[in-house]
Amino acid sequence: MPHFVDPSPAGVCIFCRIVQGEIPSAKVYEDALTIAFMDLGQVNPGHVLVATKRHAANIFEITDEESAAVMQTARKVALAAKIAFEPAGLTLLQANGVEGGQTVAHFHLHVVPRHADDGVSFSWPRK
Ligand code: D5M
Repeated sequence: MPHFVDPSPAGVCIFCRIVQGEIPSAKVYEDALTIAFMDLGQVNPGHVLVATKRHAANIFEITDEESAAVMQTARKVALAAKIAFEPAGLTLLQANGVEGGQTVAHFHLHVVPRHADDGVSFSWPRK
């Protein structure tokens, strides 16, 4: 599967560096398996990324335990966003591989608060 060869393995991966505290992030949550931090390119206020702490490039490389942990963290983030941003809706988005719209090859899930007529549109790969 050449499309799913990891282009930035652990050590040169930007999200690994965030996990290690080597570069700054606006961290909102972490536990043993996951970390959640604000996306640099907020498509809407409260746009958070939930990532595995361990380097895994995509959905094919995470364990069942990590998969469950990421969704549990996403739900915590969603509940907090519901209070903080009073969204009318919420979009979860997860991309795998360049052709799947993934730009950072470390497994992560987008949590995006949504509002009526907020102008946010998603295309894969994102433009
Ligand atoms: O999403 C990758 C996302 O990662 C994209 O929305 C920008 C975000 N990003 C990139 N670098 C950083 C740092 N340093 N902090 C926070 N957010 C970042 P994808 O689904 O792979 O396109």
